[in-house]
Amino acid sequence: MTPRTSVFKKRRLNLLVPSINSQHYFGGIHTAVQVFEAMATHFEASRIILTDSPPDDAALARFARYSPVASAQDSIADAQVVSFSDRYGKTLPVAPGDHWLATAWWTAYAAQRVAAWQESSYGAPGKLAYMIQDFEPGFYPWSSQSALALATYRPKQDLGIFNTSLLADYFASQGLDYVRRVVFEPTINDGLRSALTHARVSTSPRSRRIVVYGRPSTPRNAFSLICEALRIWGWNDPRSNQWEIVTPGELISDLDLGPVQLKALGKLDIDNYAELLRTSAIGLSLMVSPHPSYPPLEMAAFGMEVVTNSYANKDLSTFAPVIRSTFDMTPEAIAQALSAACDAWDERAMVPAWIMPENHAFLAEQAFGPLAAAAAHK
Ligand code: TRH
Repeated sequence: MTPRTSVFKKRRLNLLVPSINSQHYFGGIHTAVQVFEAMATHFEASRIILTDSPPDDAALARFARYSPVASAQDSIADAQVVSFSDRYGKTLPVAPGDHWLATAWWTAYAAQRVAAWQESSYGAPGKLAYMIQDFEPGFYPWSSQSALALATYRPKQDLGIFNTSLLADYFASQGLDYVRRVVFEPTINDGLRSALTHARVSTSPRSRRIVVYGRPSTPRNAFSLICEALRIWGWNDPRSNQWEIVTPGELISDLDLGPVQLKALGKLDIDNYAELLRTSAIGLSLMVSPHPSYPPLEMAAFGMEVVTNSYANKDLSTFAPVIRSTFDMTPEAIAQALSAACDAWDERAMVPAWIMPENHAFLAEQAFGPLAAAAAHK
């Protein structure tokens, strides 16, 4: 990202994110935008810079309060969105008052260099906050990318804003102890919160349906492991033919796994995702990372039996009794946990509805409560 001098006078917060298009708008980008908008209230101006995908019309409509600005322009608009994915031969106007909120590691890589450029051009380095939502070197095999991702962690220089204390603790265990650090815990997505407020999730009728968070293009969500676990469960559990298995996320065509079929739902809008969680019995969502990821917590908040995995210091079973978290990340262990979730569901189905906790807040708190403890500051 090549900067050029700018005459912009105000103190401005810049968010660097890969995309705001709905197909990329899962938990990570949504949370980054929320944090950015909360921080931006303390600045005179704000700018969103998109590093990977140009915004489509629907995204621009959702972000209508930001004026779309070409990078060639040195606009004075107080709220701007700049598409900078097609940046060959282009530069970005950067003023002394530009502050940076980096998200994915390659956005931090760019922001760190622009902040250093501000020092050589204006006499003082730009200030940089790095919103850390995962241990991103772990997204790659040992490689240039993993090395560069690791090099963006500068615990003595940048402010680290950590999504979850689990992740912050993991960083500290890797010797990445940020001197200036803020930790926040996830809260439930607004769309899901309103669905929880309007539905009585504890007593809502549910189908014998397993909801699988399926993202074949996101290795940390371990899609192959899920498929193998479902095959083993399908062969070994005599009840498997009584269950429907559906997968919201990325898959767009159904998958024949042999003993069981996986029905592809693609990416659902938040209302349909909520409805699916409210009316299904079991959720299966893996995340090979110390970050909890949102879906297992959301499934628990919606009263489902949940199967997920542990990783390093992460064990979500301590957050809610409905969550089964396997330390052993093998298809056999996950298949076994799925059978245990079916057992729990069968037992639950025998209990009269009036005995179940009436209040959705109870379930939501079971899932999110311990995580939602006061944000720790250091
Ligand atoms: O952005 P994500 O892919 O995940 C990121 C990273 O995993 C990162 O490591 C993690 O730390 C960060 O999130 C917080 O998002 P995630 O958590 O997988 O996204 C789930 C959200 O997506 C969930 O809150 C609801 C929404 N969703 C839909 O809107 N429709 C759907 O069909 C599905 C399956 C989810």
